[in-house]
Amino acid sequence: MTAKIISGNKIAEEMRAEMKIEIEQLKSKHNLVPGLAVVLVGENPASVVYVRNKKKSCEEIGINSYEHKLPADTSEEKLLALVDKLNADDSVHGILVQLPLPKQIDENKVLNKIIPTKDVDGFHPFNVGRMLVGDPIFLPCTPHGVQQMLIRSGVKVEGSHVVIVGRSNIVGKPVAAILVQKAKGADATVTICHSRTKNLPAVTQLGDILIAAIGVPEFVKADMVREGAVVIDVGVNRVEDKTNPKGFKLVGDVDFEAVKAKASAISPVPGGVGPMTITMLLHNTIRAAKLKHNIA
Ligand code: BQF
Repeated sequence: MTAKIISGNKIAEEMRAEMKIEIEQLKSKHNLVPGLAVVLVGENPASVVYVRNKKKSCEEIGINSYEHKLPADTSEEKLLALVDKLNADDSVHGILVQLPLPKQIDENKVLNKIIPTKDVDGFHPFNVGRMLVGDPIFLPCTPHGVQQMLIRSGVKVEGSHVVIVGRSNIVGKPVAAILVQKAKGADATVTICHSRTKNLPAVTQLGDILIAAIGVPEFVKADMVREGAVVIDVGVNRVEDKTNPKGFKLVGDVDFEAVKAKASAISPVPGGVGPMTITMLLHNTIRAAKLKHNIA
């Protein structure tokens, strides 16, 4: 078998075209332009690229973006004060603090400071709880993007066995919470495995749908994948590539060439989950603006 490619680029483009029209209507009917504040502390090269990506994507569909760049040695107190200011700013509907933060800053303290109604990353414990009980306000962008990719590429999630490799708060745990929910595009049987899982290939082989989110380049090999499985690669890893002018290339958590020969469908890196993550951030920002103005 050779797998169908699930293009995140293509699905993201479709969704952004829909959102662009929705934003034009918000502007003409309600005089409302959604606004996103993006906060970057320090100059981690990958983070700089992600923030630029997010700003550019906002502008392309008509969302205002406000960038706040702080030096790497910013104190926790200073950052918390900025979040408070953004919490009170009426033109800011969504607040995104780019992770990871420098080590002098307690990430959880900062995420807890963002008012839950502007928490477009969905990382505040209030929103995590709402997600877990199946009554979400904002779903976290990468897990929600993975679900949308599955739905929009015609993969039947209901009743399927989803195996997730990785248990982070950003991807593994929330994607499990979303796909196990009694709901359309969910209703899966979910298994989470990780670095301490015994006989990992035997467990990942059980997946009708296999989601790789472990953060190790090309970790998932063909022998870990069931014949005909759907494979979603969440990994975004920079690996050295001297033939590339940038000196690196992006690879996922899946050995793409080998697994492609065994899967029925597979998402690539780049151009897979990454663009969907950004798309769901735009979706959440529009949602935040509508919530504030009581627009259905
Ligand atoms: C693509 C992220 C790890 C840690 C913190 C498009 C992105 C990436 C790849 C992107 C990511 C990864 C983001 C592609 C945002 C996804 O074409 O394949 C977009 O910008 N991402 C982030 O903000 O923080 C991270 C990964």
